[in-house]
Amino acid sequence: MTLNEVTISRAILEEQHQTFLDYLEMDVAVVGGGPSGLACATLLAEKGIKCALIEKKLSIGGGMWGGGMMFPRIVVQEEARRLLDRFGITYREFEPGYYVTKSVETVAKLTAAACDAGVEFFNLITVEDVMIHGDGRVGGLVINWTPVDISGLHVDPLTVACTCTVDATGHDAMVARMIERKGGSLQVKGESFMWAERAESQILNHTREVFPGLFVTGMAANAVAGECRMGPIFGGMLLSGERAAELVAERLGR
Ligand code: 48F
Repeated sequence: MTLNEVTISRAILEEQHQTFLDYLEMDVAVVGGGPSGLACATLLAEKGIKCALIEKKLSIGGGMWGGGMMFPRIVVQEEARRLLDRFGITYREFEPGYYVTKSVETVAKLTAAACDAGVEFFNLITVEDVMIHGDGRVGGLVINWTPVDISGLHVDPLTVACTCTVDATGHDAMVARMIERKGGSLQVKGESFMWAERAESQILNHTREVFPGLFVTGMAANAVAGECRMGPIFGGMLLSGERAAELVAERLGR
């Protein structure tokens, strides 16, 4: 067989072009590919919900790669151990109730689960705004290539429509902040100081629909609520992603 470079180019362009067209309208857009976004998107897609994960960086995984201070290990507490098992992530019990995982394995297994569930990934794309029409709901996202965003080139974005949006953008709660900045009735209080026990125990209360059509999960949920941060313990992120998926599925009647 002789390889043809143009065929390779055509394969990439046609495949992704078709996928992009197909996802101009979808059930759920999850913004951010950290632990909460990955868990949420996977559990939604497993229900047959058409779900895309939009990630501004080249790689999926968010804050997991670096573990704690670049030691690539993550701690998960007892309450979330069942999710490690569910996603096939191996762990070691350090002390009763504290489970240590390898961050690279955790990213890989969560990402693989998302792929298997049918989540469509759009990486290197930054969400820069939301679309809101007369019904007052977030009905879509305004997106552009991350390199365009970084370079400050004057290139107009495109828009995708989604019935529900999940802000899983971490500490900055970027989607919620966009709505706040433009005068939507939503206040992002910003994350509070480090207090792992409080932050982890409250995160499920903060995982909710904060604006019509917009749900928050993971650190974004705590940031909107002015709740504490927790550092490199990740159980709350997975549990929050799971809760967000339940709430969104309920909203979609699925
Ligand atoms: O920060 P991140 O991992 O969010 P998370 O799921 O988990 C937080 C933990 O990693 C850790 C912690 C608790 O253990 O404190 O920090 O809440 O992942 C957020 C992802 O969102 C992407 C960003 O690149 C990252 O991968 N992101 C942020 N803004 C945008 C975005 C945007 N405007 N468009 C697309 N992706």
